[in-house]
Amino acid sequence: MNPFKRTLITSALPYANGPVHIGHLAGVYVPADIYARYLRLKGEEVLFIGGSDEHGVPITLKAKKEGTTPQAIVDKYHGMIKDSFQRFGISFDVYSRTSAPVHHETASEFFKVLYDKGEFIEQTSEQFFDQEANQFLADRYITGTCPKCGFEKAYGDQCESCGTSLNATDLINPKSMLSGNVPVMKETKHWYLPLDRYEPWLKEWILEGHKEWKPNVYGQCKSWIDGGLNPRAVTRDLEWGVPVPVEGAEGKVLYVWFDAPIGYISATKELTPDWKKYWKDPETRMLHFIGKDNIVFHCIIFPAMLKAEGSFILPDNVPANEFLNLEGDKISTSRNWAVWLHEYLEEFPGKEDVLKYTLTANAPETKDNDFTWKDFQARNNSELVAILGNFVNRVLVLTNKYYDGVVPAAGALEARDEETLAALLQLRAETEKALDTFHFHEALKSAMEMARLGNKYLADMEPWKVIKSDPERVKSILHICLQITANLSIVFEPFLPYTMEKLRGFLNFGKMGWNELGRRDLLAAGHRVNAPELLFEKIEDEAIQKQVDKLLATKKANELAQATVAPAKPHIEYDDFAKMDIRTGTIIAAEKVAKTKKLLKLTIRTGIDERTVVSGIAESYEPEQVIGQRVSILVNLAPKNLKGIESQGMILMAEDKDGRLIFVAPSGEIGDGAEIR
Ligand code: B3M
Ligand code: ZN
Repeated sequence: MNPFKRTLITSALPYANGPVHIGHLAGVYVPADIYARYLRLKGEEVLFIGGSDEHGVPITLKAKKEGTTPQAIVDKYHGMIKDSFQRFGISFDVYSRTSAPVHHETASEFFKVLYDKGEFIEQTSEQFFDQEANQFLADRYITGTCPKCGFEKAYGDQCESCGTSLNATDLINPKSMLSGNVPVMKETKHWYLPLDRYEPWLKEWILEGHKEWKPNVYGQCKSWIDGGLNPRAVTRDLEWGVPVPVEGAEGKVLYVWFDAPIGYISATKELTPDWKKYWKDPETRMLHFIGKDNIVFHCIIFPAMLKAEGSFILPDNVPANEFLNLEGDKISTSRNWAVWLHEYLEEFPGKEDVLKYTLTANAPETKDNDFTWKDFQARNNSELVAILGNFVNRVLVLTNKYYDGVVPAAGALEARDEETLAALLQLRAETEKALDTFHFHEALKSAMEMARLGNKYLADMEPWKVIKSDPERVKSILHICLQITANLSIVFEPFLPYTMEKLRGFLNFGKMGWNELGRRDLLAAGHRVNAPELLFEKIEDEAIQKQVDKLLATKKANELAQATVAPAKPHIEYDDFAKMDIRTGTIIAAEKVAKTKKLLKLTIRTGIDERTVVSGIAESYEPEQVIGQRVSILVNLAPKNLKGIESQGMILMAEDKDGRLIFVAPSGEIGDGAEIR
């Protein structure tokens, strides 16, 4: 059926500007890992490639924010990401990085080949330039309104709201991310990949040739191709990146989306001298696992690059996922709205598989999906513990209790036994079909059906009752249950690898290939199993509440940070300002104004006199708190009668994000009556 000899699985290279979160895992790494493990279990030749994307503006922006170098940033996050993937059990064959020398060479050479073949258009044009920062503004150095969907925070290379890939000059109301200024235009030379030339080929290759791609992927490709493709700059005026390897390109680097996918090739080179067999042999099947925001780059731009180069294979499929939300809100690194993998690993040690299970059961395969901690708990407690764990436990406990841990021989089988055993093969077929078509959620469901099948069989057969009347029959029942358990250790291996290793330990059973799945004789009569421990532990409410509280605290912090600043008022002349007579002063007495909530009657020493001011600060301060407080007072405001008291002036207050009023007072040693101007 499958005409290929081997499979090359690539997974999107995460930007090394922050840690990995559950959105990355659900969209890319968990499904890619399941697929890689599945193929390995089938005995197929497979390579699973990963690595960090260490170029691009997100990295330099982060370095600037943290007051350090881009290299320091990528070293920090590459190390962190690599380590957490490894602990979580993402089974990359290689996890590389695009700052590696092998990558710089590979990307550089790739560009040279296209350059020498005349595949680029060289063009001088006006680009956005920040005069204050003395820098061109490419990609994420610039934001503005998306011309397609109106999203106000689109980047210079892509709108994250509608996914459209943009040129910086497409943005409406562009603004520099460096200074906040409106940029000016300045001439610069760049190299462009003329995507328009590839339109007819892309139509044929994708729209005609890959109708089997997931509807979300095919649909996005179609809309881009139908919308018409334009030449796209593949170089940038930046310092951080792979230098453009041609004369007259000083101070320019390759566009990050030009070099990053070449990172898959570099990583393969780093792994094996035999890398060409994975990249140049048409009998290799290449798959790109990515999130939906990367579709255009993997389905259109990178294939056009590969096609232009001419000696590489193209992806056979791009099973891109939609996005995972968290507790009803979009995951966001800048808002810290995420469950970070490294934190999860610390807080839920030994529960790597539980997260894999939840993210797969809830995979955003055809639409955006939501992760909630309540759902995580429920998946663990009522599925992993109550179905899979419970079945395995009961079978092993009974085997130890009745037969001292030795697998009993089965007697003559009854119809229900035959049906149950036959269902194993049926479930294998269903799981396989789902895995082969990248329906991981569906595949996991079929695997879970096998555990349900066992549970139901055991509950219906009631060996604990039958043991009194017909002990021989119980041998058959447990024999069958043990075969189901052994089958579970195979079917769940791609999804729950740590747990299945544990289960094989309980069964005293070696790792079996996928092709043994469905067999009814995996455990021979006379084989000794071990005394079981629990396969999964229940997750208590407190552990979940702790996570929910953590997110609530984040939400609160974000609300405070986001409280909007009022826009600036129109200009005034200096004379308008000079009319105000503002002085330093001190509050010497204060009392509440009867029958009001907001007002305090203050006596203020202004240096000129002592006067009464009625001020609306009573919701922020008790009278005794403000006595002795230094203030700034507008002394020439026309007197006004408030609640029967004449107020002679106004003190200056600022309102914080919680609505609390704060005194605007002289900060240093200064007497009353000094003019503020
Ligand atoms: N680093 C974008 C991302 O993390 C990018 C992927 C590169 S894959 C070659 O969404
Ligand atoms: Zn948009």
